[in-house]
Amino acid sequence: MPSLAAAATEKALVTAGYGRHYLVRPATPAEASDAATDDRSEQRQRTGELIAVTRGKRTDPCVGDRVRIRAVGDDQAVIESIEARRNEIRRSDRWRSKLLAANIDQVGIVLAGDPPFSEELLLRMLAASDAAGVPAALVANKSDLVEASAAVASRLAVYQALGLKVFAVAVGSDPQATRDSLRDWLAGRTTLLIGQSGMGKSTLVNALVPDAELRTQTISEALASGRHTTTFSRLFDLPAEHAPDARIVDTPGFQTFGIAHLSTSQLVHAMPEFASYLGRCRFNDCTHRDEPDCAIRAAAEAGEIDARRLQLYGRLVDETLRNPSRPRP
Ligand SMILES: Nc1nc2c(ncn2[C@@H]2O[C@H](COP(=O)(O)OP(=O)(O)O)[C@@H](O)[C@H]2O)c(=O)[nH]1
Ligand SMILES: [Mg+2]
Ligand SMILES: [Zn+2]
Repeated sequence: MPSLAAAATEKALVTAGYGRHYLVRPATPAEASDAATDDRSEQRQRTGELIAVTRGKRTDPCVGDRVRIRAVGDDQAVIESIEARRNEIRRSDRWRSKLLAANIDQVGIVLAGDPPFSEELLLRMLAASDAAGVPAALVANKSDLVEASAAVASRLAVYQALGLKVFAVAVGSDPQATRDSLRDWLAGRTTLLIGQSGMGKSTLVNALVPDAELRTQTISEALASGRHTTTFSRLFDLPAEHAPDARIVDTPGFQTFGIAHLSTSQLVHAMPEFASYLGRCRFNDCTHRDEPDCAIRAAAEAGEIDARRLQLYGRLVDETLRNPSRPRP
């Protein structure tokens, strides 16, 4: 057993966080190959996660963070440093900001016709993904509920026309077909799953990660002393037969998605259908809500832009402009 003093740092990935406690898993052998440590081989033999804590008052790690850890004992570690993040996805209201995950390759927004999905929430999630520079796709679940799905289909067509990838699946009734249709999209990437409660996120995670429920229990016991586990994000590796080199981050369901951290121009950027009309409004600071001679409203009236999305956009702008601490411009 190597002495503590000899234990050098090693690369790891944060897979869950609760308060000031985290779970990390050692990086894959290839990623850790530059970690010249005495107890490297021992560490590598571990397949499971370690409980880790941070020291001092530094930036809080979040799920998806690549960190350097120092082992203390058999299954505990200290997070010594966090690598610079490629991106971070957050939701925030005026008072609180919640980091959902970092270093994500893509976002999967899970929705369904029953319970009815909120298109405003969808716009919010898309805006947050766009602002983070992360592509999003829609996973339209419960296609077995024919009537409810038909009601959603015409709205999904709008998003498909905007260039979004849309998967129609029925995770609950046909998990195998769901895995087949998502495999290529998931392969080689880290996917953040978000969506309002009841859409089928957990069902999807369980279809993709066979031991997800068991592992969630373990996480719960390790980090939260058995308390609610649905309140934090967690990262799972997918078995190779479901998708090679793939990771998925499950997040707690929510009914609101604050976008107080977004600027008005970030909201505009998240509306790709606006792009070719920008600069044609009478006022160059036009917010496209009620100003005269607005090129974007004119385009909506002419049926060139989806009117529902413009209306929802207006609500988000209202909210953004009411936020005194909003980012500018
Ligand atoms: N009809 C139908 N129900 C589903 C499907 N997938 C999930 N559900 C049900 O939808 C409910 C909510 O699912 P859950 O995974 O807990 O949603 P979450 O809140 O997004 O994690 C559960 O009762 C599931 O059994 C599906 O493909 N079809
Ligand atoms: Mg759930
Ligand atoms: Zn305008």
